[in-house]
Amino acid sequence: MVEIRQAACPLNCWDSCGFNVTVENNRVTQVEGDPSHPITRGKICGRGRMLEARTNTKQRLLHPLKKINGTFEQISWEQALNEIAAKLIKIKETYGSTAVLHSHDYANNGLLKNLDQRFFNCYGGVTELYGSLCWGAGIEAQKWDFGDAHSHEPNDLNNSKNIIVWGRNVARTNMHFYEKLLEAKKRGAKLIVIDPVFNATAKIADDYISIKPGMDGLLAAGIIKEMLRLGLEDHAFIEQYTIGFEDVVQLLGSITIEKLSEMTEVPCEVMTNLAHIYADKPTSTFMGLGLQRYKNGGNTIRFIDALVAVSGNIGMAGGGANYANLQVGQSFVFEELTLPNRRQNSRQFSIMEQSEEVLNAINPEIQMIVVTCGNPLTQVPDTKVVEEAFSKVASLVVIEQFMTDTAQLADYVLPTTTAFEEEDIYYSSMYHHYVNYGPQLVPAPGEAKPDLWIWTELANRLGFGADFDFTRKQFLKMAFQALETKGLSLETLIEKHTLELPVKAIPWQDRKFKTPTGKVEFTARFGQKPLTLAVPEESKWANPQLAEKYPYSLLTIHPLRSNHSQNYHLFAAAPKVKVEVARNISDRLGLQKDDLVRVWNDRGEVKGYIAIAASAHPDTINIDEGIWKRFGGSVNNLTSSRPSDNGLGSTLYDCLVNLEKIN
Ligand SMILES: Nc1nc2c(c(=O)[nH]1)N[C@H]1C(S)=C(S)[C@@H](COP(=O)(O)OP(=O)(O)OC[C@H]3O[C@@H](n4cnc5c(=O)[nH]c(N)nc54)[C@H](O)[C@@H]3O)O[C@H]1N2
Ligand SMILES: Nc1nc2c(c(=O)[nH]1)N[C@H]1C(S)=C(S)[C@@H](COP(=O)(O)OP(=O)(O)OC[C@H]3O[C@@H](n4cnc5c(=O)[nH]c(N)nc54)[C@H](O)[C@@H]3O)O[C@H]1N2
Ligand code: SF4
Ligand SMILES: [Mo]
Repeated sequence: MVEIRQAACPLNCWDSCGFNVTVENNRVTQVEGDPSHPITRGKICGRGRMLEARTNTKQRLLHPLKKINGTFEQISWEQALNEIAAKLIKIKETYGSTAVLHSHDYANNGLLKNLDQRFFNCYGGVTELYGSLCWGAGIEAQKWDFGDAHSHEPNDLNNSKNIIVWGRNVARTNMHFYEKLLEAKKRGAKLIVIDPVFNATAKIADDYISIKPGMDGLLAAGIIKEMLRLGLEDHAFIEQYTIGFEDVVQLLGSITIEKLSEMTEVPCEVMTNLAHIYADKPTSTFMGLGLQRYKNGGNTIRFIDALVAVSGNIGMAGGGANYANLQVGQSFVFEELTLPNRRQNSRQFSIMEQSEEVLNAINPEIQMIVVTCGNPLTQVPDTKVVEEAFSKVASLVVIEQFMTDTAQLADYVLPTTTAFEEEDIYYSSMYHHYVNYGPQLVPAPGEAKPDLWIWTELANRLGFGADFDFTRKQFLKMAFQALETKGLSLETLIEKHTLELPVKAIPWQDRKFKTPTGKVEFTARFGQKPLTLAVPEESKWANPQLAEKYPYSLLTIHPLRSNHSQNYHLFAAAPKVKVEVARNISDRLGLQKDDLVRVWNDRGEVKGYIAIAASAHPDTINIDEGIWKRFGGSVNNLTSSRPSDNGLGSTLYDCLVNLEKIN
């Protein structure tokens, strides 16, 4: 029997697409877009389509595995669960529950994936991670400025006269926004892309501005400086709705526009031009996550926020400092799922520095790491240290669909289901504000089990089974409580497959900000750090000696055909590490396409094959992230685990390297 079923993409992505999945004889045979989805309208990307292969491939993990004398042996679920439960009991008795580290990321956007926290809270509270490799610096920055990170709803782009895409690789990472940009351009809106790489979005831009990586805060500073010189700022907005503007003016007085141009490597005229564009309202700004993965990343987002505010583009249709849309996730009641009040003990490690923290932990030392929805061996910075920490720990338990680099190190690998094998709801707090329903479409292969089943079985063995004695629908309903008071129900979502969440379409339209003063805050008066003219840690301005030794800026952006590390092993031809270098580097070193090179710094090295990115900013290199060891190894062998200025973000792109040709 052939059926086409509506479902949803589970991947950690801006777009959160609706799917039409073909199911034949209990097997997923094709994944396509759902034309009835109001935002994603039938179009999906290759990563979504490849979920068919992720589900059906012979590479799936099908049975629990235990490492015995260095090799994996298949064991029964009963044995795996009994042994892990016994260890959890022993660890709690001997060292306390925080001797367990829960290492996770957000590989699956399913709401019920948050039940891992319910498990660890009911167990007594473990060592959890804080911050985010992904967007942490920028989220904190927008909380300081506006009180929260809110974006305009996708269709508000129709109201923009000018659109600035600032460090977002839209054509590759956010395809439905790309479609919207094409529509906006047809309508006559002007599109400007600011990026060190001439990416596929730059190709459709009216203007492309190339910038030295990590210098965007200074570019925003230069544009504000020009606005003030030309009298283009929005006096009324600044007066009524912001606080601390005089601090910004004073800071800008301490540097010349020529110096800003020298540091950003952006000509002064470009700053003047952008000042006019920001004043020609409404101008919308769409920040990506790339530009905040630097030591000065929080400050960068704050300066861009300040520019959007000073030009009066906040709270108006067609404007906005669009970065993330936390309103979307805030629609659900997480406490009902995660039960934070059941935690008796707690400890937090930075997600960036989790490995250093594991190695240095005392009182208690880490006895067990449980990995869910993450592949830290490829995705967490400074791979050498990650490998050391994850190898040293007494017990490593990895819940996975595939034998990843992280799973390879595990003592127990527990096989888990893919999205089409379990029911959940999916949303993303990045772009649109619709939540999608994903039913279970097919049975799980082998002995693969949902994460929730694993938590439930362990909870039964640890004496808090009652906390997991709910169906998936009952859990979903718990998170839906706040929505039900607004007349939105889980039943309607299930019936319609997608539901518009009640969020503000144009944030801050009432000019009531969620900051302590209720205004946009440029100040450092409420515990924030002051705005500064900060530069990346690994740059000639901050560290000339390092820049001499390692002259090139390394970006490690998101791959086209994989969500992070999830798809490389499914490609028809084995992937190769591609080292994309700016033209001045290939010229200087006499490099040709496909030359084998070594890229290195004090943290490690990666080998790969040259591609020439003719229009990339001088001295810039990119190697896409996510590559497994067996295909050449993670770029995170090169990156630093240093946190961003505000402590909550990563500095993955704040990375200097050298490069040489090898044979
Ligand atoms: N195909 C694909 N799509 C994805 C993902 C994926 O893995 N693959 N991952 C998803 C996830 S989890 C995320 S977080 C998003 C990320 O989505 P994006 O924010 O679009 O992705 P990034 O790869 O972080 O980089 C975006 C852009 O920032 C630029 N950039 C880097 N440094 C700077 C800088 O200093 N200044 C400026 N102006 N630009 C800079 C890069 O050149 C790149 O063009 O994508 C999501 N979508
Ligand atoms: N150098 C560099 N490093 C980066 C980035 C970068 O741009 N450059 N980007 C960063 C960003 S933005 C992000 S979001 C992170 C992403 O980091 P991760 O979330 O760790 O990366 P993924 O490869 O998406 O997923 C990790 C694993 O989760 C598994 N998985 C998928 N679904 C499930 C599930 O339902 N249950 C369980 N138990 N496991 C599941 C997958 O099989 C996969 O192996 O990486 C960060 N790391
Ligand atoms: S990965 Fe993103 S763009 Fe691709 S299908 Fe999934 S949600 Fe849509
Ligand atoms: Mo991310």
